Amino acid sequence: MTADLFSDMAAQDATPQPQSLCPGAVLLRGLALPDQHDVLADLDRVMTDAPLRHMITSRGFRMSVAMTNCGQLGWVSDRRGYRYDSSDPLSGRPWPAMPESLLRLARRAATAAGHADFLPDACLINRYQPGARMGLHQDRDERDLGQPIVSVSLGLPAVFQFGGMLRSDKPLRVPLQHGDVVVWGGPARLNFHGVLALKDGVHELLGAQRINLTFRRAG
Ligand code: MD6
Ligand code: FE
Repeated sequence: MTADLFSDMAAQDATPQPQSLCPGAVLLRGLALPDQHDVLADLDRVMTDAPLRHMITSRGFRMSVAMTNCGQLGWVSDRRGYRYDSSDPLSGRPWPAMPESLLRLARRAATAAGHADFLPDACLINRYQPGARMGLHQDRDERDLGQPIVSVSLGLPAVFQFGGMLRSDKPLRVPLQHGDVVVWGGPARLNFHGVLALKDGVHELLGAQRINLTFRRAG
């Protein structure tokens, strides 16, 4: 009873207790909530400058998740494969700068997870509408795999699949809600992961979608 009361209080605090998912990955429930209004206003501006789009995989499939980026580098996929690029292929211009509110949130989360020197140069913005999903994959296109990834969930809840180093390792299922942050690095950095198909629903601030931000040190 007392323990439940304290963990509920921690979930609403600006610095929730980190929950370990496995060595190297921590879940910070609700950590983004204090910044949510600034973050959502800044994201609107970013998505006006660099609109969400469905990228094509190297095998020619259209991704169900729509994406854009901000920061010095952006993750892109096309028939040539995956890479980080300093300009938006839709406009030919540099990606929008990373807004202060996003950088502040990413650094606060990394620090809470023990990575006080994290300085992201890329933020990938993923938009899921009902039915959109992300298959199991590894994030291995970043130069320094010693740097963590900070992943922020906004809008509708989703189930994050979190596996091991091998594609065949059976993944854990972690429910993620609006405001939750996962920080992921060290021995978990190359673990396979994905997102199950988004269920129908309407979020009070974001409507029928989930937005995920992943902050990386890519260059
Ligand atoms: C998502 N996230 O949550 C997709 N990758 O929409 C990722 O692919 C991801 O959350 C690396 C580290 C954390 C992540
Ligand atoms: Fe990923």
